[in-house]
Amino acid sequence: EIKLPEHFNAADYFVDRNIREGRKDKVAVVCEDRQLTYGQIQEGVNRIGNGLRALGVRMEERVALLLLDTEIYPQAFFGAIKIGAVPINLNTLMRPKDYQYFLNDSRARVLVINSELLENLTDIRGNLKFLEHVIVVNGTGKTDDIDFTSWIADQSPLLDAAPTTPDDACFWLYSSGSTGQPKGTVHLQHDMVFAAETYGKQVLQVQEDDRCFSAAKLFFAYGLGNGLYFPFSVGATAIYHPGRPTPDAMYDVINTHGATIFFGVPTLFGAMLTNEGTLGPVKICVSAGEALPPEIFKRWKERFGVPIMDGIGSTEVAHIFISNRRDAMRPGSTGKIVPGYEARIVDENLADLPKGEIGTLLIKGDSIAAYYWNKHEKTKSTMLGAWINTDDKFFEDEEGFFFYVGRSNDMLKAGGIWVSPIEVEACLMEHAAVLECGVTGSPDKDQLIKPRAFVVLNKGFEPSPELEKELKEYVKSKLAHYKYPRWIDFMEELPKTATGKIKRFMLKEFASK
Ligand code: 3SK
Repeated sequence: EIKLPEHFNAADYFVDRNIREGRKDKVAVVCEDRQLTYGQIQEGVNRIGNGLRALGVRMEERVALLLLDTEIYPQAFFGAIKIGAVPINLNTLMRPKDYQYFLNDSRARVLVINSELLENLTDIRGNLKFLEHVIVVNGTGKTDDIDFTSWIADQSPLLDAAPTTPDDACFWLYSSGSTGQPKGTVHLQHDMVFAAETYGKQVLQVQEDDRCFSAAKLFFAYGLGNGLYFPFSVGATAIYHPGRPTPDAMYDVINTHGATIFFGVPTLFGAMLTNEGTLGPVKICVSAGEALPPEIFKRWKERFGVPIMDGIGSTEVAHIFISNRRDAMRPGSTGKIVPGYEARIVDENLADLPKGEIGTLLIKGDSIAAYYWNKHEKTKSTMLGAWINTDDKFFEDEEGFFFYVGRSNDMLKAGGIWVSPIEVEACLMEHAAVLECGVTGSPDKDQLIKPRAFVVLNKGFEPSPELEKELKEYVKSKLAHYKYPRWIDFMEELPKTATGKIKRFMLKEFASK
């Protein structure tokens, strides 16, 4: 159990504590050709906190952040938290109508935005019911907008943390499901501490001399831990890249800034494997977002001599709760429960299932969001007391390794037997012709659901009936017969979310036609 004082503020814990512990001159953030020490970050946090207060922002009020990954991010995030306000890290890849929804749903009074993203506001400004101030970073906005640089220059560099408690609201992230509107996921002041003390220190084992670089941006729950509160929890250095996470950019940033821990997602690791590049001083890579195909794990290890530690987390739990370990990695398994968290695998009546049986994963741990903003019914069906329903299907083996078999609603029943699309995908990926694939269910002439594969071919391979047959035979030779895809659709590319996950609902739509 992690004991926090009656008055606790996460900005004090993750920023000011570094100064108290003698790291004022230690480099906290590196971005392009700029670097800021913990002392400089603290000063920026204080100026922003004072500036927000001067605009009338009070404890518990929301401050939306639509920011690229630069040194401004930690300052704005912790600046809001330090005065007890609640930052909302918005996804920079969304559309204007999404921002209209986020800003109205959250009732944020202030938005801090990079000038590069201002265009998103052009058509929606008149529809924003609660937004009062727009603060523009790195450029100018409309006449009424506030210029970030001159705004903070006028503020005091000194600020005492607001008297928040460990259970006050701290930050929100919007989480989107396969259906319904995105949900404002309300995290409390103690949540980042719990994730940092458990996964961050005990599994990732981030150290003060580490240099953490996350391809996943800070507006994602995954990126926020990787690139901000894990390094800041031990006084390490975070490396930021405001641009797109292309394979070339990743190799460049890693080498230019000497990353020691690199965080990515399976699609990116796969793409980096098809490009030239080296990993410089990287000692370990981390993967989450979707299950890491064993083939990518193997090829990565062979090429770079560095392992990819796979795990799974969620926006609601804040970060990773099941993971492989530095000294125990099992390709194909998501790993074991992270110390501090508990897992149950249950049937549809929430009754515990024996080891080896596939069921829904419930997680318990003190970084779980308190609730979804203004979504009471969804809160009740997801947050089950101390437990959260992840809606993921898993089984656990006798040794405590967990195996991901898909989202609750992605699983297929072929011939009355559960088939994991993930397993069939991993098998197809082992074939030399296959670059990427997604598997879903499709009705046959009897309206019985059978696996169907959407396949992107590697360079040098062309779609043909012969290749289709070969791929089917290949799966049949490796897996139980009923699992082989009855149809193979060759595609130029797969439909993907901003985070690189396959949009399975779109594959399902294609498969139903
Ligand atoms: O997608 C994941 O596995 C993940 C990991 C850490 C934090 C958040 C998420 C969604």
